[in-house]
Parts: sequence; structure tokens; C-alpha cells
Amino acid sequence: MSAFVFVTPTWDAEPWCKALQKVAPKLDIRLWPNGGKVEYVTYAAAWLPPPNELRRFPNLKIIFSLGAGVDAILGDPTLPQGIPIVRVNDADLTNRMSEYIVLNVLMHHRQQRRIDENQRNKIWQPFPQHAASAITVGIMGLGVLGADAARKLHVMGFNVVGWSRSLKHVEGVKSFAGASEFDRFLGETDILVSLLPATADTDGIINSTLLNKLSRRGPFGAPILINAGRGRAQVEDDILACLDSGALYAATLDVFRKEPLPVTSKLWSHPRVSLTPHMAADSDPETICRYVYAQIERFENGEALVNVVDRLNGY
Ligand code: NDP
Ligand code: OXD
Repeated sequence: MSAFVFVTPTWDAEPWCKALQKVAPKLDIRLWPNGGKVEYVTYAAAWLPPPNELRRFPNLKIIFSLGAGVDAILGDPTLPQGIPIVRVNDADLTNRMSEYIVLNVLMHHRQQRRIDENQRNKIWQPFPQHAASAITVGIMGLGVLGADAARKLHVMGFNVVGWSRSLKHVEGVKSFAGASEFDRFLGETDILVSLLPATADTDGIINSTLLNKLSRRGPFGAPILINAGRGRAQVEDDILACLDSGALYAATLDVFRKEPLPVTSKLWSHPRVSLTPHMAADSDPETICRYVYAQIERFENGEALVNVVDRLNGY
């Protein structure tokens, strides 16, 4: 007996169930928390699983993350050990993230919020525009998502630099690696994009010390922040203080330390903050279910799984 369970407390599991049924009509699919006999469950797919839930399935063979990030799964103190965790690495999700990054880089670069405000106030006021080549976009986390966004920004004419743990080779993109090259990366960056995972090392990395090391040579005289990685990487009070002091020109945030962002957060109404509710790159049920089932087939044919999370690194 082999069954599959979706553990998605914050998502409606029905579309996921239907999508998986479509690609795998013979698979025995169950919905948490009423999944029947837990002993039968061999595959679990999770998004924000409550702690202590995955351990209820004693015969699990693979845990799938239904998103690219796995911090919520790894954060479960009783997560079953010795079982592969497979995360999403899929062209559709990558493309969606690159759309978000390009959209927001361009939104700041072309000063779209100022244009919108002028329209609201019926002000006809053309103002000087600068070239993309006047701006260096620095991407923290030059992984699957960061590298794709970097390539697309490079094609648009931006200077692009990237920073990750290990040195990367992305055409047209200057790569920096590790702690020793971090300050040089920051010093070149006018628009900072974070696509870092949430790990012990990245916790609170976007703080006032970091923001004060960014370039001030860009056309706006102060840097801009775009964070679509994880909220745990940012210190929100520092971001607000830097926006108020002028050390930061503007910010786009898709992720927050606490989600949903509390209504009391000053980020909601700050005039230089654009925010979105963790929707930079949606996981599409049909696409992701095809990806998940292809991995199950690989596994059952004795082939190696791909995009397996390194539990020690935390991503
Ligand atoms: P990857 O694992 O492919 O890339 C992560 C990158 O971060 C790698 O380049 C890695 O370096 C780098 N990195 C990790 N830790 C450090 C560190 N301490 N110092 C420097 N660099 C570091 O992940 P993805 O690109 O697929 O996804 C990135 C993150 O984006 C996800 O973990 C998730 O949190 C977030 N995300 C957000 C979404 C949204 O809708 N807002 C949607 C999807 C993902 P190296 O390559 O050297 O290991
Ligand atoms: C994520 C995702 O990891 O949506 O945030 O994939």
C-alpha cells in the first residue's frame, strides 16, 4: 500500500489534489488532516506544515516542498530524519520570480510610483530618465532564481552583480562569493535584490549595517531594496529607519518576518515602500504536480531524485 498526502494548512488542497489526480490517476491521494491510515502514506507534499505533523507518517519515503523554500519544513523540530526533501526547481516558478524582479527593478528605475502620483494629481510633468546602464543591480543569492533574474536584467542593459556562497558563472554577471567578497559586492550595488533562503546564516542579514554599505553613486543618490527571498533575512525596523533617514531610497518587499504582515506594521503605509503578500512567484498546481510525480516515477524506477535539499546547509 502506498499513498500520497498533501499537508497544506494555509492553501486550499482541492486544486492540488485534482491536479495530481490528472497526472497520476492511479495514485492514492489523501488530504491532511483526514488522510486515513497514516501507515499507508509514503509520499508527503507540504507547504507550511504545522510542526510535529510530518512525523505522524512512519513510512514516509520522500517529503516534497510545494515551493522553492524549505525553511518551514526544516524548522519542524520533529521532522523525520534520513528522508530526502525535494524542493521545487521549475521553469514556470523561476519565470514568475524573474517577472517580479524585472517588474520591480523597472518600476523603481522608471519612477513609476512618481508617474502614478502625478496622474492621480493631474500633473503633466515629464522628468529626466536615465539609462539602465547607469544602474547596477546586485542579486544576493545567485541560485536558480537569482541567476535567471540576473540574466534577464543583463539583457535589458542593467549592470548586474551577484553574491552567493560559492562563485558562479552567469554570462554578463560579475560574481562575488562568501563573506570576504560581501562588502565589495554591496559597494557596487545600487538596487539590491535578495533571493536568499532563510537559514541561520542569512537571518537578519538585511540590516542597517548592510544597507549603509550599499552604493550611493546611483541616479537616486541612495540605494533601493527588493526582497523576494525570505522575510527572516530582513530587520524591518532597520529598513524603516534607513528609509526615514534617506540611507535607503525605496523598498519593494514580498516577504516579511511575520506573515501575514501585521496591520500595525509601519511598512504598510510608508510612502517609499511597495509591498506584495508573498506572491512574487506562485506555485502552479498543475506544473508542480507534474514535477512531483515525475520525481516519484524516478524514485520508483531506482533513479536518483533531483533538487534534494541539503539539510545541513538549510536550503
Ligand atoms: P537556490 O538554493 O537555488 O539558491 C539559493 C542561493 O542563495 C544560492 O546561490 C546560495 O549559494 C545562496 N546562499 C545561501 N546561503 C547563503 C549565504 N549564507 N551567503 C551567501 N549566499 C547564500 O534557491 P532558489 O534560487 O530556488 O530560491 C531562493 C529562495 O527564494 C528560496 O529559498 C525561497 O526562500 C525564496 N522564494 C520566494 C518566493 C516568493 O514567492 N517570494 C518563491 C520562491 C522562492 P550557493 O549557490 O553558493 O549555495
Ligand atoms: C516559496 C515559494 O518558497 O513560494 O516562497 O516557492
